[in-house]
Amino acid sequence: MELRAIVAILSLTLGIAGCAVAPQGERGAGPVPAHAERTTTMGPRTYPKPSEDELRRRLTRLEYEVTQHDATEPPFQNEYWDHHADGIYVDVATGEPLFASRDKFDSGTGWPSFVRPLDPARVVERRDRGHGMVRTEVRSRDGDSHLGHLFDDGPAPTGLRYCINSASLRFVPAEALAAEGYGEYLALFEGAGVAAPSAKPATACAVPAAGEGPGCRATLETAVLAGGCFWGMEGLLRAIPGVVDTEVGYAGGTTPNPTYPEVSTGRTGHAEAVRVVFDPTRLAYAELLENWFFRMHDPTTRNRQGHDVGSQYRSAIFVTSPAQRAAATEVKARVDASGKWPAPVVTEIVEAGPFTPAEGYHQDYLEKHPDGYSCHYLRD
Ligand code: MHO
Repeated sequence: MELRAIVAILSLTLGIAGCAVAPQGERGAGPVPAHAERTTTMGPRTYPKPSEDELRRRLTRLEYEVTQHDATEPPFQNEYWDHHADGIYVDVATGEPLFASRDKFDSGTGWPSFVRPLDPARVVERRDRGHGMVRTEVRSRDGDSHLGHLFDDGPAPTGLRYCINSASLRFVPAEALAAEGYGEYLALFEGAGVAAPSAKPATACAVPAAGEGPGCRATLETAVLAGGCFWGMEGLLRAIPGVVDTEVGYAGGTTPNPTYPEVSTGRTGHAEAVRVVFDPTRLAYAELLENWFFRMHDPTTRNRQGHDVGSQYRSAIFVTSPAQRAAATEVKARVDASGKWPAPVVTEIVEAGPFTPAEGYHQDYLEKHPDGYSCHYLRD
C-alpha cells in the first residue's frame, strides 16, 4: 500500500517534469538568450518546422532561400523595411512569434530592424563566419529559420540592431492577433503604448568600423530588365535556374507611381520591366544577360517587340551598380558582334531609377493564364 503510493507519486512527478522539459529539449543545446531586457513571456506553444516538401510548397522561392539557405535579400526592395503598422512579425515558415512593431526602428539599411525580439527565448544567436565577416546570426528557435544578423550599433534602449530579412517574416496586424491565435500579444498594443525607438540612420551597415566589412550585405542581387510586354518576359525569366524572385513593373519613366493605363499611352517614358532577384553564386549577371535576356527577345527592334509597339516595349537594361554597367556594356558589344542578330542591337543601358511594381493582375500573368498572350521565346 505504502509502496504503491510512493510509486504513484514518483511517476506523477516524473511525468510532470517530462512534460515541462520536452519542448525545450528539442534543439539540443537550447537557445542562447538574446541580451534583451524583456522577461520571457513565452507560452507553451511550439511551432514545429514543416517537412521539406511542405516548406517548398508553402514558401516562395525567395522565402525558401532566405530561411532555409541563409540567403540575404536585397535591401530596400523588400516587404517590411519601410513598414510601420502595429502588429507582430512571425516566422514565415512556422508562425513562431518573433518581433513586435513597437521595437522596430528605421535603421537606414533597407532591412526591417528591431531593438529586441518579442521574446528572447525564441530568437537564437549563432556565430556566423560566412562572407568574410564574423557576425552573430539569428534564427528562430522552433523553426530553425535563418532570420538575419544581430549588431550592437542599434538605438536606445538596448543599443542592439536585429537586421532581419523581410522574406523570413510574416506580419500579423494588431487587429488580427486574436483571430490568428496570437491573442496573448494584444496587450502590447493596448493603452498609451510605448514610444517606438528613435531612428538611428547611421549604422555600421553604412559606416563599417575600420578594417571591417559592412555588416549587412545582400547575398542576392537585383537585375531590372525590359524587352517588351512584361508578361512574356517574366514567364521566361522566372524559370531560369538561379532566379529566386521576379516582379513586373515600370522603370525608366518621368512620372511617379505610374499605372498601366498611363504607361500604355507611351507618354510617361516608362518601359514595361521585370525586377529579377537572383543568386549570383549560381547565375552571374553577365550570364543572365548573354544566355537568357538577349535570347528571349529581339534586341534590334527599336521601341517595339513583336506586335507591341511603343517606347514602353523598348529593350533596356536598368543597371543597379557600376559592375552591372560594365558587364552589360561588354555583353551587349559581344552579342552585337556575334552576328546572331541581322541588325544592330539597340538595347539601352541606363541607371536604374525608381521601379514601380505593376498592378497585381499583371504579376505572374502567364502562370495564372497559361494561354495568355506572349511574344517571347528562347532562340537557339
Ligand atoms: N498586346 C498585349 C500587351 C500586354 S503587355 C502587358 C495585350 O494587351 O494583350 O503590355
